[in-house]
Amino acid sequence: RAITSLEIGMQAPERSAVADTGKGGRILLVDDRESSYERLATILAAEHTVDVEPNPTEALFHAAEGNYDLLIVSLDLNNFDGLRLCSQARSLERTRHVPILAIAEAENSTRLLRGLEIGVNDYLLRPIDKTELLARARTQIRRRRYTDHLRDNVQNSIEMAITDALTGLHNRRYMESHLATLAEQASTRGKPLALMILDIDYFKSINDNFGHDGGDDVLREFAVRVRKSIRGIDLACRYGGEEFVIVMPETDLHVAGMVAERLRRSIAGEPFAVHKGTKRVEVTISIGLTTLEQKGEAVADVLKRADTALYRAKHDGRNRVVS
Ligand code: GH3
Ligand code: MG
Ligand code: MG
Ligand code: MG
Repeated sequence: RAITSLEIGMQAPERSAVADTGKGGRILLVDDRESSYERLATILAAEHTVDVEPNPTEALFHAAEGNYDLLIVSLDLNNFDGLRLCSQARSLERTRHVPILAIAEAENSTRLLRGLEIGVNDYLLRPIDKTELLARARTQIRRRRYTDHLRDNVQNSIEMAITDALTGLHNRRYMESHLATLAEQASTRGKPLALMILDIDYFKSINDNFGHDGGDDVLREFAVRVRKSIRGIDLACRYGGEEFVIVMPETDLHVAGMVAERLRRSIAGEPFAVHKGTKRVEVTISIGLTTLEQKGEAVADVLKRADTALYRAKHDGRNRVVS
């Protein structure tokens, strides 16, 4: 997925990434002239681990498998086209973020320009100066580590933005944005969609008897049991304090009713361990269940119907499923 500058802008650089020396990288050198690559590899080996591959097709394979920090590609290979390798490396998911340092004879400047258009990050002209080669390699490796670090941060913050920290289930915001899409898909494909709201019974007294930490233990264990009883395509989220929503695509009321009943029994049938297993507490839940009733129905209406069913489950005595 594309990373927008906005997301990157949110991330504060960390000192360690900025202070990186760029040394100790893994470099793949693609060059098929022995006199050339032997010298380059010897220079680079003073600061990095270097692999040499004279064949660009093989090189692409190694680059995709080998977790390199930098590709150094000669554009004046004897028997191959180094530019092609550069462009392939840019288009492959596994290699597109690996920086490329191109090497060429001065008279090959048109190829160098092509290389820069394709996405080569930097270049050096032959004859290659030792200090300059090392400096440029370090710069690229440092940049690579830094952008990797940013990318990880972006991924983490996306993960955090859609996940409930206590239970690891999706949060309400994610569910609400995703539910509309799931309902739309169900409508256009003519498939059923089931939704249930689950609420832990007398949770206040669990908190009263076992403390807030004990209540949190119950919520975590509850999420584990929920995950066990649903499929990969089902969406489970923590909707509020001790309220959860499960959305089940391609599931009709009958099947969803069986899932809800099985889940209800898995909660009531086995006491929950709290305070590191030193205490056990009986837990029950009430479930309000419904399905998408007609094509294009507003998700707010579906949620409202499930909530009404939940209210009836509570009113009728709790520890039950109502649809
Ligand atoms: P009912 O059977 O009617 O659902 O009774 P209840 O006690 O569960 O009622 P209610 O929904 O009013 O109470 C929910 C309680 O959950 C209130 C709140 O203090 C507690 N709670 C909300 N979020 C958390 C949380 O993150 N951790 C803990 N331990 N408690 C929470
Ligand atoms: Mg309540
Ligand atoms: Mg409750
Ligand atoms: Mg509640």
